[in-house]
Amino acid sequence: MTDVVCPYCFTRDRSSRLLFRCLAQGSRVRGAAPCGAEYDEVWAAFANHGGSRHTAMRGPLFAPARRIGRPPRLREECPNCGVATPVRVCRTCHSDLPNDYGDQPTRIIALVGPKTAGKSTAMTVLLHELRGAAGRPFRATLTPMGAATQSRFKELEDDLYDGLRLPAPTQSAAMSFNDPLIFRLSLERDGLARRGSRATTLVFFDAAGENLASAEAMDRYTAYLAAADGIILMVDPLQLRSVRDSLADLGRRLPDLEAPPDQIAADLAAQLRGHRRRDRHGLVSTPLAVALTKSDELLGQLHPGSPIARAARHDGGELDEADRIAVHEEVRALLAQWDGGALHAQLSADFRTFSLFALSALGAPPPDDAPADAPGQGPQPLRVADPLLWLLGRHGVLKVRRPKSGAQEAQ
Ligand SMILES: Nc1nc2c(ncn2[C@@H]2O[C@H](COP(=O)(O)OP(=O)(O)OP(=O)(O)O)[C@@H](O)[C@H]2O)c(=O)[nH]1
Ligand SMILES: [Zn+2]
Ligand SMILES: [Zn+2]
Repeated sequence: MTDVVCPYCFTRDRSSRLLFRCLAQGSRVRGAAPCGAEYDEVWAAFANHGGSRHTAMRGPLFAPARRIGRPPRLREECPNCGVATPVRVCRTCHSDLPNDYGDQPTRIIALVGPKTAGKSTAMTVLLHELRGAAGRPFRATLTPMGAATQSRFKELEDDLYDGLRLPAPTQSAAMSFNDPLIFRLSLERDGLARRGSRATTLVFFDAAGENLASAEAMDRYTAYLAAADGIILMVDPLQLRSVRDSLADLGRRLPDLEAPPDQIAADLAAQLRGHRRRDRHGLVSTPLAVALTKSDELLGQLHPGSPIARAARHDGGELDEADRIAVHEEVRALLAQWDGGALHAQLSADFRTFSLFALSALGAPPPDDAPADAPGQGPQPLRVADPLLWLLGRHGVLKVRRPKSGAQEAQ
């Protein structure tokens, strides 16, 4: 049985229990009456705020025939008009799911962080890389699911890679929740490619969590956090006072100051605890990857040979756990110098499982004379996929090579 999570309302359900939506295109089979569009009150209340009544006129829903012990069909015939439909629908919010959504388990990965932390840029580069170099060692294929993801991802990718334009500031979460990016991640099994592969649906949101205008938007944001199988918290090192001071001396342009990272981590933990994502010791149970973004800005402050400055290698399609620990320890040591260890202390007090990362989506700062552009050579990322790969490894989606001995398991 496959469990899926609706990427719109985050309700978990058995894929065999998802509803189907008749295409209601006026055709029919064997003398049956054709179906017409009907007003979908549930969907209208959930998603059609301010939309016209016409947009909520949709094909009628029906439950699939029950077939005990057999996998659900990809298409079902509408019991009224007899025409087969592939469109599956969430029982709770009546949102249409991409075709094939129900065929593999869902993992929701939340990307969070304050304004200008680098979320949209890192997400675009991460997805691009996973479709290329970062996915190769794992023989991974990442495919956009559904027309909405396809067109949005293409736009993001074209802008950044062809147009060298950085993503525009993200709208508030209330808006961006309506369009999650949904991908199918398939991994070839060792030498058994033709016998099928393991697949997972990955759902990404790039949400600016602050400035939520309404209580409803806030509810949706925390529901999304609570549904997450893993969270990537992006921390901008340019928010840390001592990093700012040294870069200001070099004449670098700096972003406005936001809330300090330890405060953001504490707020995130409070929201997750509020949704019962806590163990019996009161620690948050959702695995948290904390990633310092824009690591290209830090290269001047690193010692030669720092693991942050070199790319990760995942020989043999296994995640290199020793490398992950080396990065964690390095970031921890840097933070101790920069914020007196406040972020690490807060994370230790709140989260059962977390790991520190450092990444650069662009590989270099945007040009001084064109701050809305990517560097001229295009994105040259460093370690941009590490946080996601670690989370996938924790969920057993990727294989992990443990260090032989000596190195201690970091948090
Ligand atoms: N040096 C450097 N700067 C970066 C990098 N990625 C992003 N930036 C800078 O950070 C700014 C914000 O990046 P975004 O990806 O838009 O950040 P965000 O977190 O999505 O911001 P919101 O959309 O406002 O929530 C960009 O305009 C760049 O100036 C990077 O890899 N290196
Ligand atoms: Zn739903
Ligand atoms: Zn029908």
